[in-house]
Amino acid sequence: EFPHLILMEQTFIAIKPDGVQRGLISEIISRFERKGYKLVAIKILVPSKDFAQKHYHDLKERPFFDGLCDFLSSGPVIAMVWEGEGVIKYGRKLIGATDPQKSEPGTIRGDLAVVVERNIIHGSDGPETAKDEIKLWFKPEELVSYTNNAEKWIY
Ligand code: 3AN
Repeated sequence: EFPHLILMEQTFIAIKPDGVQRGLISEIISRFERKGYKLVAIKILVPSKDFAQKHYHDLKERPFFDGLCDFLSSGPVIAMVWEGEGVIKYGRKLIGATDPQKSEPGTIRGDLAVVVERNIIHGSDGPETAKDEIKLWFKPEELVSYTNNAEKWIY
């Protein structure tokens, strides 16, 4: 019976400097939007290297950490919060595997990227990281809460 119980969640999604430079902002936003997810926060900024290191702190032991942080802080990034049922896990599915050589066609990385160092988009990998990343990138008042009339047809 509709509407069923909706378990809303939020995830942090960022279009990295390569995605912005290549003109893929609207393409990426449109994939989340058409799926039925809701944009509740968005901004454009150039993160500092220090901020990039905070964002990627889990990867600080990896050999590519320094290059990755230089890259993330090299130009404008689109930071977003998307909301909807299953958005953390399904958002990762829309994005595709970390290495674009292994991402399926039909995914964002599968369709639009070629190498792992330039994989155009970031998405939180679980509920804990989603919470931490949203908190790192946004102040609570930068998130909006609104009813989208299409939702009664989605849920
Ligand atoms: P994902 O972004 O799919 O969650 P993570 O968290 O393992 O993947 O990696 C974060 C970022 O680090 C990737 N988006 C990619 O830009 C970079 N990265 C991951 N693995 C490599 C690698 N082997 N060489 C260079 N960069 C990498």
